[in-house]
Amino acid sequence: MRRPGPRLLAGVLLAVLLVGCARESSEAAVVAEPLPKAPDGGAPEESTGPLESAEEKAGGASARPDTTVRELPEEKVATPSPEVKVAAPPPEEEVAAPSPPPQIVPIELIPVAFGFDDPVHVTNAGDGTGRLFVVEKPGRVQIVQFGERLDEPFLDITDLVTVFGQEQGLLSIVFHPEFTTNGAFYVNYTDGSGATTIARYRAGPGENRADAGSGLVLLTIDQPFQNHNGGGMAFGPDGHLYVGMGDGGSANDPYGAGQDLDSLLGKMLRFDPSNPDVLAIPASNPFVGDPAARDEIWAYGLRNPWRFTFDRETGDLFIADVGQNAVEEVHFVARADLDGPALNFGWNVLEASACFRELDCDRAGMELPVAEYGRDGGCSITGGFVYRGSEQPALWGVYIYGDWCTGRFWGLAPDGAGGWRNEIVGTADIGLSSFGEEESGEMFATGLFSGGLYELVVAG
Ligand SMILES: [Ca+2]
Ligand SMILES: [Ca+2]
Repeated sequence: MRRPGPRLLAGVLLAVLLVGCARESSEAAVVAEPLPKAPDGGAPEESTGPLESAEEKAGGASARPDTTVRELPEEKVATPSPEVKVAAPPPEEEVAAPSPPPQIVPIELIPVAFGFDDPVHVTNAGDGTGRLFVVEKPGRVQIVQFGERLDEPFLDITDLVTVFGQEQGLLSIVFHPEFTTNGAFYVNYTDGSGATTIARYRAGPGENRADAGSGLVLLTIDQPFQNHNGGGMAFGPDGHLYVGMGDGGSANDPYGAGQDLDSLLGKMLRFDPSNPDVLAIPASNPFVGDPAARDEIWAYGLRNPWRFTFDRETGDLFIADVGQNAVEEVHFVARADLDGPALNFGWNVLEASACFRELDCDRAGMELPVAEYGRDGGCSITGGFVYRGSEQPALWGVYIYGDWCTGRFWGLAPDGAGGWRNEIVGTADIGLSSFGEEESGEMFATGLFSGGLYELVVAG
């Protein structure tokens, strides 16, 4: 929550030389060995969503989170800091020195504010005010500024929001890139019929109370079941608005929505909100001109993307997709691939890298996750952010995410050898519902059970 300081790390990183790269590459075990076949999902209305109740979570031995930290094989944990030595002063003309891969260090949570009512999301407005906006599932958005929660909500649309199901409610807020001039922001909630609803609201510059009467519903997508509503929204480096949609719920994707290109469920959608009052379809969307597939679709094969993020430094995309019975996963999309052909993230042919229900399946044309974990790690992934702040230089460049059920956190980062390193970095029993960034890039998390907002820092 402090003001940005000098960014030390880039200089430090340039001044070190890595030794022993060959040894490091052998530590890059991320996407694990082939996983066991998913249990036959015969149970109806299974729910592994991120907002389910403790009772639901505990039901069923196969879904019970393991609360003990698993001892990983030595080469997967306890990554020794790579030996470094300080290089001679860099030459005057900087010749593209390869930047060393980020290290992954333990983190801890520092409480910032409490008393939130089922907080499920936190973000900033990018307007220079330093405000954090905490989304409460029943339908309110609260402001935290200078470490203090304000008395009055920024927005209260509880009368429009349905929360019959554990995964229903007001699920996220995102501010238009030109919020400072057009005052526009978007909310994603389940309406009176349970349908996913995206509405545009407005707020005056710096005002702590949005215009509650300004709501304009831009998109409604029917939901066949109460769970798996997705609910995430983020602006990409292309200026487009990406919207994550779950497969519509129940269990096992009964309607095959993930692979159905005529459905908006189980997808990542992409819109052009140049005019903030319209969710226009970019001409660059992969299925524009294809009458057999919906033009809104940017990518498909998702089960319930519970949070995704664009790395503010690189524009790369990380998507955390909640698994069915066996595996939680993280997908990575490089910035350069955002305008390529539609990506297929696999569901419900694949659950993470494993065939789902079939002994064998055709993975051709499907994206495999860059990290995944089974029930020994948790039961419902909560996607995070790539740390790009200045207060915690040791976290620079690390994608930090966690698990709703176990409260375990991981750090994921390139290993410098074309692969990924994925390591446990902490645990917190808060009901980890979401991560968020403030304007300066410092990283936060919300706890559904604790009603708290926390800042992530290097453990110390
Ligand atoms: Ca089309
Ligand atoms: Ca997948």
